[in-house]
Amino acid sequence: MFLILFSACKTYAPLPSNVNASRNTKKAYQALKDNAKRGVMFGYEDAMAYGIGWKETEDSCDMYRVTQEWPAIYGWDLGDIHSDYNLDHVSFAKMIFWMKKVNKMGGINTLSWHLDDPGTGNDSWTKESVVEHLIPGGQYHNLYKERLDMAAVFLKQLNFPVIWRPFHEHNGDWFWWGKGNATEKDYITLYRFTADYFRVQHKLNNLIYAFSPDRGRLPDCENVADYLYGYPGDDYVDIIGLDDYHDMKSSENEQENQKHMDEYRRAVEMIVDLAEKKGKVAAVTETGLDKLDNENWFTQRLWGPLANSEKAQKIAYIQVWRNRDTDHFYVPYPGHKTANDFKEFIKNEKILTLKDIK
Ligand code: BMA
Repeated sequence: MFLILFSACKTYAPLPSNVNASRNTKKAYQALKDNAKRGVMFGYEDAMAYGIGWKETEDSCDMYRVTQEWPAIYGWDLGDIHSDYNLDHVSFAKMIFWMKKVNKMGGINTLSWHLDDPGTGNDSWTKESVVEHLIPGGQYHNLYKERLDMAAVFLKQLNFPVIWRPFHEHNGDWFWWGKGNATEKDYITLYRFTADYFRVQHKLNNLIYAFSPDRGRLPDCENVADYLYGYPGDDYVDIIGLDDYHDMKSSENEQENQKHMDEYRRAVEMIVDLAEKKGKVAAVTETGLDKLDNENWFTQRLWGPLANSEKAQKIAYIQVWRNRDTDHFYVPYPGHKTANDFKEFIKNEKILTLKDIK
């Protein structure tokens, strides 16, 4: 009896994986769960930093310019933390300012890390075996710790909860931490070492940890064992995430489109089931259609497949990528052909924006 009760509590315990998580972090984690019961929060990368035809204009964002609504989720990246600007030319000083502002407004910040190889200085997209050199005992371990110290200096300036999503899409081979460049064992060691170093050495207790494999490398979208490749463990993960660009493009072939929509929904249902089993939160941590060349993409391809699935709608949020310029963007700007569809998507009562989560 005790065992049954114990395991039931364990399954649904709403606590973050870090046993020393701050009170606010526990509350934020609970809030993610509560919001997930009401709808799906939406947001995107670098929303406040720049958009199409503007940069660093305070109180602006392309989503607001089109819908008069602010995102609920705000993505940022710590790539190039050793310099003053991140890899996408966002000043770290300003990033801190914006993240604080987001927090004050009631929004949620999430950080990814397109980290350069600390040994060679090559960028994240370099296919080289470096993870074995970064973990304890490796020749670049101290260099890696220096990078972690820099990240910690940044993270300590945020005295509020943030979602921390390092080493994403690790089941793909395009990043140096990915499959084929690093072994699964070394990847897990790196992820755990990073979390332990932040928790113990730096007393960073405001991080909510996200795990986000890539859907393109899950040919069987319901295969939990495949999904869990590189999973660092329940003590290290709070968000059962999924990056899915793979299912988002349209082709001439309707059957092909249908197949992608179906697989996207089934993959999302799989992470919802898994998160429920583990007492964690599910989310589509990265997705989008670059350049939005499908007029009804938001209502039909992003939301359509989830619209009739109560299960899939239990994800806490969906994040799309950044609006760099007219050759690389994921959210419409005023006058863009997907603006109306985006407005309709945002108006859907199931889609939560900043005002819905206040
Ligand atoms: C990619 C592109 C790159 C960018 C990187 C990290 O998807 O947007 O231009 O540098 O993400 O943000």
